[in-house]
Amino acid sequence: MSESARERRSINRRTFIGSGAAAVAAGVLGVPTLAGWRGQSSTGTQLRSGIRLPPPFRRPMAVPPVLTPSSRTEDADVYQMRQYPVPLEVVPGYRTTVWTYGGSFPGPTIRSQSGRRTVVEHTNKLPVPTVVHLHGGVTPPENDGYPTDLILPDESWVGYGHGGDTTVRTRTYEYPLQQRGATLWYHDHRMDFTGPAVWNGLAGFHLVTDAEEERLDLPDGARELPLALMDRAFDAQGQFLYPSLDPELIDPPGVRQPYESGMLGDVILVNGRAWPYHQVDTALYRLRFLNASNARRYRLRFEVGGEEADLPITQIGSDHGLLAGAVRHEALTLAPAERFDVLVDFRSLQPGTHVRVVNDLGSGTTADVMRFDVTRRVTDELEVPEVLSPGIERLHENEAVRTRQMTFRSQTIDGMHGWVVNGEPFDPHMAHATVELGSTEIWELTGDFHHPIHLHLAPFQVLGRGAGGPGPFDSGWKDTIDLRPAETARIIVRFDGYRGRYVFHCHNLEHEDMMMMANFDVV
Ligand SMILES: [Cu+2]
Repeated sequence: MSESARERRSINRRTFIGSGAAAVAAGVLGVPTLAGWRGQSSTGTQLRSGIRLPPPFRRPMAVPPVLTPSSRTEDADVYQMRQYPVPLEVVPGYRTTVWTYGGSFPGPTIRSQSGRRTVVEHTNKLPVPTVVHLHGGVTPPENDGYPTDLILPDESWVGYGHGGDTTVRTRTYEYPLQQRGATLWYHDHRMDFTGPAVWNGLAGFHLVTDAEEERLDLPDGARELPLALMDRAFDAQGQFLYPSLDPELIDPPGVRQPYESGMLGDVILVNGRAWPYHQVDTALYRLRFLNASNARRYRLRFEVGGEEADLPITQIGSDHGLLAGAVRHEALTLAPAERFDVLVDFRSLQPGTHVRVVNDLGSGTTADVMRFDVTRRVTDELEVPEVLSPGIERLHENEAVRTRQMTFRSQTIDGMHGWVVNGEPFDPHMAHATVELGSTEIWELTGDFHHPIHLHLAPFQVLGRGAGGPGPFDSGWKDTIDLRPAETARIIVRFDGYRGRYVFHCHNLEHEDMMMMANFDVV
């Protein structure tokens, strides 16, 4: 590493924007691009790969391995996870260096029981600092992966720390998981550089189960599939292509024009492989979708082809677990970081049938996602349950002690493109809201473009969008809402769990890195 790079490592980039509001130059930017805008697509710009893209459906899909605990105590499962680069065949014929959790991409799946503590000791063997956040976890602040609580790769790096929480090489995260069963995921959350870290591979599933879910007779084993969707672009050598301003990921943060509105790739990966196929029986399947893309939104359909209608999608769960009852969809729209737990029934199909999962919001190569090949006739008598979690709590507006407005917009910051919350770029030392532990609030979220807004710690319910009620994909307990251009959405949040400082932010990772993040303090 060069001397200047080493020096730059000690720069706290807050000097770059100064502190808080004083540094915000007035003025709104030119209009960011809305790539492939077809009514409702994605906010971002697509980068074209330098390799010749393979035809779709040539390789089988992989399911991330389930991680085995290194030890179990009476009340906890303990895991070891090493973060290191590995060459993997993401696109056929190329070895892409992927930043992995435990050597796999996505990272290995952790399976936990609700209410049983999970402890994960992470070791950083990557060239940059990292932070691990359990997305959807109801986690004490010191274990939540605050963006400045770094795991440094070696002593020569200088960290910022949230209460002096920066460590070198190894950090242990403890998750109480006093929460409902749900499809959670873990990913990198380093301040200013989450986008490139996740793009390089740092994401994995963390599935939490509970007694209520276990009582339902849902498909399991090989018929329960976690499916992580990511789009990527590749350079001519088959390496991940990401337009960081600083390729060393030290300073400054952010991406080159015209990608500052969001990075979109031209290759769609499912569980780390380009356009895979997966062989299925004539049976009912549980598909646990995660949109782990930096900025891309999807509208998925299960196309049978010929004269036949698409397969219906039965939604059973959202970000934070089971819905009260099953909800039918013709198509599934997912914003970055959202999860949808669905049942798809292949029982009416003949072996030999191919079911293409298509993306209506894509075009060309990004219109294809994966293919299910029906290969084996079996008898499967599982019923699609209509009642799932009848006792699920519904929050009511009259429980809210106050209403806050939060706006998410583009803005020029020191002559650079940026994204802000209520006019302010992210500042670890300033809170946008101080909320009381156990209280309920209504937040009105307004955005200029697509902004998938995520709150740490506190799941919420969607009260409505604009003058209307919740949208078709807003059911249940959520931690991320697909906020659309020029829209105001009302959410009701219960701040249960723990006291301390947490972030909320846009989960378009380029927006997040370019400062669309803010704190709330639970007191
Ligand atoms: Cu955003």
